[in-house]
This record gives sequence, C-alpha cells and structure tokens, in this order.
Amino acid sequence: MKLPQRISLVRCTLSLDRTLILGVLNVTPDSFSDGGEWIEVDRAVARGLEMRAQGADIIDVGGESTRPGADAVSEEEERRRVIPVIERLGGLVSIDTSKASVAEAALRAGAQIVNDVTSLRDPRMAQVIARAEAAVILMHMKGTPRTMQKKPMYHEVVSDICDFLRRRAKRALSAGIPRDRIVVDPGIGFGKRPEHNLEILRRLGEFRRLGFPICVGTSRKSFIGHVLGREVHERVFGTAATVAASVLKGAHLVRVHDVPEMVDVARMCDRLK
Ligand code: HH2
Repeated sequence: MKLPQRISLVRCTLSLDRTLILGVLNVTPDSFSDGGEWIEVDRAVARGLEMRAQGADIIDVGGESTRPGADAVSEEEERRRVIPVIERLGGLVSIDTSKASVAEAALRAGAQIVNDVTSLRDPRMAQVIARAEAAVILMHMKGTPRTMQKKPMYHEVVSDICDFLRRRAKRALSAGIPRDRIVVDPGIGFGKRPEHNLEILRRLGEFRRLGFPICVGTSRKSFIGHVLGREVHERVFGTAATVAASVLKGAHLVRVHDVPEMVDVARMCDRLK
C-alpha cells in the first residue's frame, strides 16, 4: 500500500520527507523517567518551549503515566494537569491520552494530534478525533499498564501487532478519520519482553506494509537498561542507538525525552537512508 507523503493537520501539514521528532512532556508525578519534573504549569510550559527550540516538531503532552503498574488517573485530574499547559504552549501539540473526554478538551485547547496508547479503546475516541479533524497515533499495547508486563506472550510478535494495528486503523477509517491523519506505533515496552522489543526494532520495516507512517518510542525504556545494565538517566546512548535503528528501518516519527541529542541522530540517519 502506498504511504501518505504527509500528515494533514487542521492548521498545518507535516511533510514526511524527514524524521519528525516528538518531544515528551509528562505533566505527571510518576512517569518512569521524568516523573514530578514538569508537574507545575510554568515549568512544563518552559520545558515544552525549550524542546521546541531544540528541534522538536511536536510536543507530546501527557497527564497520566503508562509505566508498568501505574495507577489510573481520573478524567478531571488528567484535564487539570494538561489543559493549562496546552493552552499556554500553543504551536504543534499532541495529547497523550486514552480518554475521549481529555482528548476532546485538549483538541479544544489547541492540540492537533491524539496519541492514544490504547488505540481507540474508549468507544467515543474515534468520533472525537474525526469531528475535530485531528490526527491520531494508534499504538499497540497488550493488556493495560497494570497488567501488561505479566508474562506477555505472542503467537508471532510482529504479525500479531500488525494485525492489531490494521484492525484499529480500519476502525479509525470507518469513523471518518482520513488515511493521511493516521500514524501507527508498535508500542515498545507495552506488554513486551526485552526480546520482543528488540525483534520489533530489527523487523520495523515490516510495519511499512500497513501503509501508514510509523512512530516509535524507545526513549530511555527498560529494554535498553536490560541490555546495557544502565539506570534510566544513563540510557541516552542506548536510546540513540535505537533511534538510529528505527530511522534507518523506516520510522517517520520518534518520541524522545533527549531532544537535541536525538535531533542530531535523526538528521544524520535521514541523510544515510
Ligand atoms: N511510550 C510512552 C508513553 N506514550 N506513546 C507512543 N505513541 N509511543 C510510545 O512508545 C509511548 C507513548 C511511555 O513513556 P513515557 O511517557 O516517558 O513514560 P510514562 O508512561 O511513565 O509517563
């Protein structure tokens, strides 16, 4: 299937002729690598602007941690965390949420992309995105953050994930989200053992068959710690290796915490493709 050349958003168009950088902004007390750092609105906005100045194309704002075992957050609390930040940040923002009501408020506040780690599990989500003419990132997760790392098993990891993403993309299309506003993501670390994550990255090219741009989020994740024996803040070089592999194997977007470093990695790999 032919891949769209761009992602069409309400107020701009993103060309896919170079890798796009999503800068992670977790407005949470408990995210696995930056929990508590950006929980105050002023600090969060300053961090978003800093990442943008460092070369992030999109700021991915999230108000609920999805780390393994994380507690769920109420809709009100999630909205309270993210909406003031989105309003003040302006520019190109994605909202990292699995709740339709939070997505709706975020899109009203100026976000143009919904990054849904549950791929439209909330029955209202597809309709909310379609109505706002927003784009969506459909990510694969096995189970929920509370259960996902309890012995995840696959028949065949890459084809199982591709089948899931194909079904969710179909759901998005039938809800009226056009093809050039859909991105897919294999969900590194979400219900996957270290070997599964490595296998997904080695075979990332196979996801191109789905016909949608591919987003990959490896940044600082535990499979890097598992391979290198490094703590979360010692994983920048490990992250760089996985970002390089992702870009060279066909990722169109990479979701990262260490923006200036990964901008360099992505720009270099773009030239090597
Ligand atoms: N990973 C995380 C959160 N959102 N979204 C997409 N599309 N892809 C990912 O791989 C992805 C994601 C987890 O990382 P982080 O936000 O840093 O941690 P936490 O969930 O603890 O807030």
